[in-house]
This record gives sequence, C-alpha cells and structure tokens, in this order.
Amino acid sequence: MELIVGNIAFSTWSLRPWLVLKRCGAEFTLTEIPLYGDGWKDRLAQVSPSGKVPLLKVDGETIWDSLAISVWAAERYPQAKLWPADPAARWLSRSVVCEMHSGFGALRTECGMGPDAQGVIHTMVGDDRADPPTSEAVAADVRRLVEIMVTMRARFGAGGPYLFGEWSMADAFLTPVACRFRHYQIDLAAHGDDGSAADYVADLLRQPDFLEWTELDGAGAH
Ligand SMILES: N[C@@H](CCC(=O)N[C@@H](CS)C(=O)NCC(=O)O)C(=O)O
Repeated sequence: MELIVGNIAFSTWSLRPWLVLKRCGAEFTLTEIPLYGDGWKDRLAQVSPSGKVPLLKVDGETIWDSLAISVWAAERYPQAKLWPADPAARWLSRSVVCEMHSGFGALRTECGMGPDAQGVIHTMVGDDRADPPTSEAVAADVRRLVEIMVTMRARFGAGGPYLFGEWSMADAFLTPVACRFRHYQIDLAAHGDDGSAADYVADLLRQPDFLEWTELDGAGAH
C-alpha cells in the first residue's frame, strides 16, 4: 500500500489520511510529490486521476481524495473505530467531517498553507508564525469551528481529549485546522471559546502521530 502526498510541510489534505492510516496501524509506504517545484504538475498528472494529492494505491486501485481514503480505511480497519460507537456521536462526527471537507473556504484561502502571493511559505510543521487574519469571513469560519469544538467536546468528550472523546476521523480532519490556528495565531477566546476549543486544539497538536508527521518533513519520504 502506498500513500502519495504533497509537501509534508504544508499539504493539509495529505495530513488527514496519514493520521487515519497511522491510527489503523496500516502498513504503507509514503511518497511525497513536492508541489510548486519544477515539473510538479506533470509528475502529479502521471499518478493522479484528479491531478491532486493525496492518493492511496491499494489492491490494484488508486483511491483519490482524503475523505474517500479515510472512508476506505474505516471499512478496511473496523477495529480502529474511526467513527464513534455512540450512534449520535457517529452521525454528528460524519457531519463534522463533511462540513470540514466541503467548507471553510475563507479560512483555507486567507490562512493558506504553502506559498502565499508574496512567496512566503506558511507551514504546519515549523515555529514560524504569521499575523492573524482580519477579515469578517475568516472570523465567521473560526466562530463556527469553535462552536463545533465547544459543543461536541461538551456533549461527547467525556471519554478522552478528542472531539468525541476517543480519537475519531473528525480529529484527522480538524488537525490541519489546529495547525492554521497555531500558525496564524488565532485567538479562539475572541471567537466564542470557553477554553475547551483551545485545550482540544492543543491536544491535536501534541498527538504522537501528528508529531511524527512533522518530523518526516525534510526526512526524505521518497
Ligand atoms: N478534496 C481533495 C483536495 C485535494 C487538494 O486540493 N490537494 C492539493 C494539495 S494540498 C493539490 O493536490 N493541489 C494541486 C493542484 O490543485 O493542482 C482531497 O481532500 O483530497
């Protein structure tokens, strides 16, 4: 099994299936296709039906899209419990994953990862920080994310530090958000946090699998 990802330093879509596959205990090799270097579009087009990463090569097929790979993993590794056992938590965790997958355009665009228009590279892995965003559109996205974090933690978080207590797919999808909050120094208290969203974000940023991902950067995934 081979997981093909973009730049470990800033491909937020790539981080999600990595976290999911690690959680499953899957055996896989990792191939990094650096975006934005010379000839990257051609190299990507050779392996990716959508022209995007991440991709999972398994059982003679190429599965594209971080959500499709994660859903495949939930099916293949039921013991990993990627969806919560409690029915309501399970239904709502899917809502969170889908909302994350399809929404938050302002946060993604204005608090981007990778090179910005000035050529500054924003990363998920380093100690570099950027100025907080000022637009109302980003503030609305952050308020909604804080609302999700506070309400799900309050309702379902008793069994552990993650969104639904024990780790689930929702945490994989929210880890890149935690990276953006950290990198862009976003004050969650100013967006409705009672402290539980900030605690949750801190827990995402110290997940062992996430820390392993940050250490892979520059370590030469081939
Ligand atoms: N919805 C897709 C989005 C994938 C995506 O946009 N990946 C970016 C890298 S982070 C990419 O491949 N960009 C290359 C391009 O757009 O040409 C997923 O979840 O896998």
